[in-house]
Formats: sequence, structure tokens, C-alpha cells
Amino acid sequence: MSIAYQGVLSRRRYVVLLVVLMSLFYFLQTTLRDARPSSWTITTPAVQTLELQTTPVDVSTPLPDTPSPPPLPGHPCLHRERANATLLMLARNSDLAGAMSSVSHVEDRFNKHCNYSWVFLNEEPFSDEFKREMSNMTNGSVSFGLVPKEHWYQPQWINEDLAKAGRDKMVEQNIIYAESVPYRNMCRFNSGYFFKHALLQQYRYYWRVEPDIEYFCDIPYDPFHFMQENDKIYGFTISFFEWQPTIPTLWANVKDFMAKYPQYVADDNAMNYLSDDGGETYNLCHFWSNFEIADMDFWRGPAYTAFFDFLESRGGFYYERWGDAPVHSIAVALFAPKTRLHFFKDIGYRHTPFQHCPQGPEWKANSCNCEQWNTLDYRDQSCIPRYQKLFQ
Ligand SMILES: Nc1nc2c(ncn2[C@@H]2O[C@H](COP(=O)(O)OP(=O)(O)OP(=O)(O)O)[C@@H](O)[C@H]2O)c(=O)[nH]1
Ligand SMILES: [Mg+2]
Repeated sequence: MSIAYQGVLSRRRYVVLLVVLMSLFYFLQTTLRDARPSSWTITTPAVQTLELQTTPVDVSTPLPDTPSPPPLPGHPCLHRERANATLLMLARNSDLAGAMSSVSHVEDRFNKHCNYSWVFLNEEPFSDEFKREMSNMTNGSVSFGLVPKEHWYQPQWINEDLAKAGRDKMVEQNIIYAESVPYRNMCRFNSGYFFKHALLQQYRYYWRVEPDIEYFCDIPYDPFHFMQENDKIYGFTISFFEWQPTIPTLWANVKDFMAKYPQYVADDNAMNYLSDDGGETYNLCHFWSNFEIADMDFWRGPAYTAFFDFLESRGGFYYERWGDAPVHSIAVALFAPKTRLHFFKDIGYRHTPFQHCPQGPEWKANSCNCEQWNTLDYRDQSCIPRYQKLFQ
């Protein structure tokens, strides 16, 4: 065989090999992309240790939760007074880029029509740059507040040796933000103090927005009006399991609280969303509070005031790492009738690593740009099936 002929042959082999590899790549990519949610398993550290009961749900049946309002002609705030509400972001100066991105999502998909105000809070003064950039991004009014020191920093009465031991233990367990006191300050502030801030006193409803989140769809109605008209106190888009080592004694304290203050436990509550055994143990379900549209009258009311004060007195925000998500979720699920909760299933939203993408006709109607398979709702990690079972 001539050397030239051998060269042609091996070139041909390379071409064949290349074609085979490209076909394989295309096949794998298509198969993975089209896989339905039920066949996916995301293993995040937050859920690795859990053994979940997975109740199959029929996603094709209409959801029994309160339906969204029908689309109105024009935009959501045409001819309507704004509700007594504000958009709210807690942020650091260093969050500027992520904060700008989030504000532009909210403005573009909703607030450019409505011009709701924005309130930004920080435990340090906002820089002129932060204030300038944020003010340029909206036609709504903008205000910048300083968090009072006593609402932010670890209180003197916390035993720092115990708190340090708690942090060290979590470092050993490889828990995210294990060693961080600022993170604990933030969780405690978001649990029990933000709604006491002077800038929020004039408002009833807030919509929490974090830096670096995304909104995928137009929001063609005013969620604040929806909350008010339907007597809702808490709205969410994503629900999944908390990481148990961050809240080892939280549920025991919740049970103590319920025993001491049974008058605050609502009759038709959502205990079955929180617990699979009638309240004996916590199944770790919570609403992911980086998105929440809620009624501050509930946080300011007697049940939540007593609940937060009780939890605060136990020190778990510092001895452990209690998050505002389980604290808020447990409170709204137990101290209000379940009908006052709302799953904003038509709001497409992402906070890395999870997202909710609307499944129904709203996806097209609201110009969503998320992929419909990419939604946490019906994966094993999601608590949405438990939430929906409340209403079946
Ligand atoms: N002013 C201020 N804001 C903070 C601080 N830590 C967190 N935040 C804000 O509090 C909210 C939650 O903080 P994140 O760091 O996003 O916490 P997370 O969502 O649990 O964690 P990530 O997955 O990292 O987003 C965001 O709005 C942050 O901008 C802080 O030390 N100071
Ligand atoms: Mg975040």
C-alpha cells in the first residue's frame, strides 16, 4: 500500500470518527434537554441528606389554588390606584451590579407600568454610586435606609463561646455560610426586623427582591392588588427542603411555642405542608423567601410578634443558623388559614440554582423566556406537591 493511499485511508477514518462523535454529542444533548423533570435528580448539598417521600402528582389537572385574575386590557396599573406597597431590597454596596440587574428585571416585566416605590436597606450607608444607579433605573420613588444597629448585629446577651462552637460545628459539617456571622445577622434581620424599619412603616405589602435574581415572564396584573383582593398574606414561587443541620432545634422550639400559645395556631392551617406526621417532626418544607410578596400586618401582628420574640429568646439565629425562609414559612403555615397563602405559579423566577417556570398557557401569553422543563416544581426536591395536596 502506498504511503499516499494510507494517508487518504487514515484521513477517512478521522472523518468517520468525527461524524460518530458529533452524532453522539447531538444525541446526548437532545436527550438531556428533552428529559422531563420527573427523570431528573438534582443533588444539592441542601437536600443530600434527606430521604424524601415523593408523592406522585398529576401535573395536568388544574391547580386548586386561587386562580390568577383574567388579563386586563392595557397594562396592570392602568386606571388603578397603586396598592399600599413597595418593592424591597436588602443589599450591600458591593451588590451593585447584581442589584441593578434585578431591578431592571422587575422594572421591565412589571414595574415600568406601575411605578411602585423601591426601598433599599443596608447596615452601612449606601454609596453615592449605588444611590445614583438605582434612582436612574425606575420612575418610582426610591429611598435608602440604614438598618439600626440593634436590628442587625449579634446581641450582647448571646453567649459568644456557644455561638462560636455552633459555627465551628457547622464548618465541620461543610454547611454553606457556616462560619459567617454577617449571614446570621441578615437571616435574623429578615426574620424579625425589616418590617420594623422606619421607611417601611407607611406600607402594608412588600415584594422582596434580591441581587442577581431573574424574572422570566411579564406580570400582567398587579400582585399587590391580587393579595389584597384575595385576602392573602404570603405569596411564593419556589418551595423546597431546608438543610436540617442549619436548624437542628428549630422545630422543637416551634412545638414549645405552640404548646405555650395555642391561641395563635389557626384552625385551618397548613401543618400538613410542614409535617408528614401531624406535627411531630418537621419535614423541612419551606417557601424560598428570596422571593416573597407578603403582608407586613401579619409580621406586625400578635402571633408573629410572639413567635419571633420566642425564637429570638432561644438564640438559634446565632447558636445555629436559623434562616428567615423556614421561620417565615412555619409562621404563615401555622398561624394563618392555609387559604391565605398563594403560589404565584404564573411568575417565572430564578435565584440560582433553582427556578420556577410557568407551565400553563401563561408561558406564551406572558412572553416567558424560561424553558418549561426547567422548573423545580415536580422534582423530588420540591415541596409544591405537599402544598397542592393541602387544597385537594
Ligand atoms: N446589607 C447587607 N445585605 C446583605 C448582607 N448579607 C446578605 N445581604 C442581603 O441579604 C439577602 C440574602 O443574602 P444572600 O447572600 O443572597 O443569601 P442567600 O440567598 O441565602 O445565598 P446566595 O445563594 O449566596 O444568594 C440579599 O438581598 C443580600 O444582598 C450583609 O452583610 N449586608
Ligand atoms: Mg440570595
